[in-house]
Amino acid sequence: MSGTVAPKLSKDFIWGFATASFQIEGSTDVDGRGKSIWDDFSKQPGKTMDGRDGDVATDSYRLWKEDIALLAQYGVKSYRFSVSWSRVIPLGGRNDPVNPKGIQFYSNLIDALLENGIVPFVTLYHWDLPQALHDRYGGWLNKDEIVQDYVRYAKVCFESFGDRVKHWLTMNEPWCISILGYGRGVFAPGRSSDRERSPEGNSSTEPWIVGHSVILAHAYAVKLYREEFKASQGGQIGITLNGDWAMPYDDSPQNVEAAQHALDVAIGWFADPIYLGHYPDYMKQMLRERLPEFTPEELAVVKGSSDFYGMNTYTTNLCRAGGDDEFQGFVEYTFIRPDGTQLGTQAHCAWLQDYPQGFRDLLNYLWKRYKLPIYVTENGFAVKDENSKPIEEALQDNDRVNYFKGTTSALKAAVLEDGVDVRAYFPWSFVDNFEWQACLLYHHRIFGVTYVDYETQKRYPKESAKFLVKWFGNNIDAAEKPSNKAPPALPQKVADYPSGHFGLEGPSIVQGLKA
Ligand code: PNW
Repeated sequence: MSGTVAPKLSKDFIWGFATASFQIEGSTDVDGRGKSIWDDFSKQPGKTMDGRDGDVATDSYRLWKEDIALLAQYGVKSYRFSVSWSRVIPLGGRNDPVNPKGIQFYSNLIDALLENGIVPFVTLYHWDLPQALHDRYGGWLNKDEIVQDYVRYAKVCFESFGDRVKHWLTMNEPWCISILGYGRGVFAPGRSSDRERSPEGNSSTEPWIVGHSVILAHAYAVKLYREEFKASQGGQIGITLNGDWAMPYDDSPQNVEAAQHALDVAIGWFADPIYLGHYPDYMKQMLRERLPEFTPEELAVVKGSSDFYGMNTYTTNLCRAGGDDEFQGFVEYTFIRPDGTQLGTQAHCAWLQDYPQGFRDLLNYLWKRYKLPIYVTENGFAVKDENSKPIEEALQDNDRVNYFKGTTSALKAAVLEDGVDVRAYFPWSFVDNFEWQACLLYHHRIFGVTYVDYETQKRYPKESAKFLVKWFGNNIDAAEKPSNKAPPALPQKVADYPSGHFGLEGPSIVQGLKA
């Protein structure tokens, strides 16, 4: 070996795993939690493929200590989780009572993370709107009400947790909230113009109204944080947007333009107002009077309302002008190149193929356009048919390992070769969990780096978890403190795990990890 030291990510680089409240917590009717819009939606026949709901999920409301122990074994620096609004304020509204047990749950979780040296990275809203607000005034459709109620909810969280939480995400993926919830009608509350899908809804107007409300609720919560909390608490706050790289199908001018249109609708719809102070021209042209306008006072609050760029990304689409899908900006997506080859490895979800160069290109695009540090808050892969595989096979998640090999090296190249300021990376997800309807068919074991046996709730690290633990162990500069500590060894085979219910009796799986 030569004496040169391979460059690494900075010692301050944050990495960890991500989850969301409704996807992991379960215990939906305990300790005073109010219903969220996902509670009943996921129980309606036909909404989720095999009728699973969030009643148990990964039981993390009860098993949170074991979850933290596993995160500590993985050696993560941070954990991204979301707070359930209806646990904290069961009816959701600004004059509704706060639930002390809800506060206590997240407070304990945050304390335990910090005791384990894990930085809490907290999402305030990951789609689980209190049902009472939807019933009371239409939830996100009612800007004047929802903005005030969301800001009060955020305030309760800043007051209760902000002494310890220094990384806040206001909203997860507003495009999904708006389009999937109020346009396509496949996510709660399931509204759509398609009367076979939903008795109510207007797909041509509601998604744009909802998106506008989400931007304003985010922006007013950030204003509050900056004015009343930032000086004393010293945290950062921003939004996280979904968005996949858009590559022209070929170099014809209309397809080059189509790729930009795809980015304008998927990302620019939210990022342009928040970082640049206006909706994209293409959105204005496409929607005309259907796109709500900001008042000058609102715009002043919206522009500059995120301290960083929060990026959730999964894939790359080849883009061709045309088609009738307004939600994609009248752009057709494909994974098949003009020469007939596939872009990458197909995931279980139709919308996902593995293409690491697209990840690097997207990082470069966002850095040049919005000029703020980037936190990658989600990135992951659903292995084909993983759900029906026996555990031994599911743990050998080679396609997911390859996916993360690709994105981690693209990440490193973007930072060290291209000079993009990326500060965090959170693979989705820490554990197999309740997976909405993202594949337009419900699957309950799909994105996790940790296998969950739903009978016993035992957790088993997959190969991808081991790969990521090792990769970040090797590719982040060691901080002064926990010097050169080798990442913990992980068991090699299912048989190596101790028996007994994970964490509740007998030796825990976490002890097994120490073996
Ligand atoms: C994200 N799409 O959702 C969410 O933030 C997670 O809660 C979810 O589990 C994860 O990705 C995997 O699906 C998405 O249709 C849902 O392109 C749908 C899409 C993308 C992301």
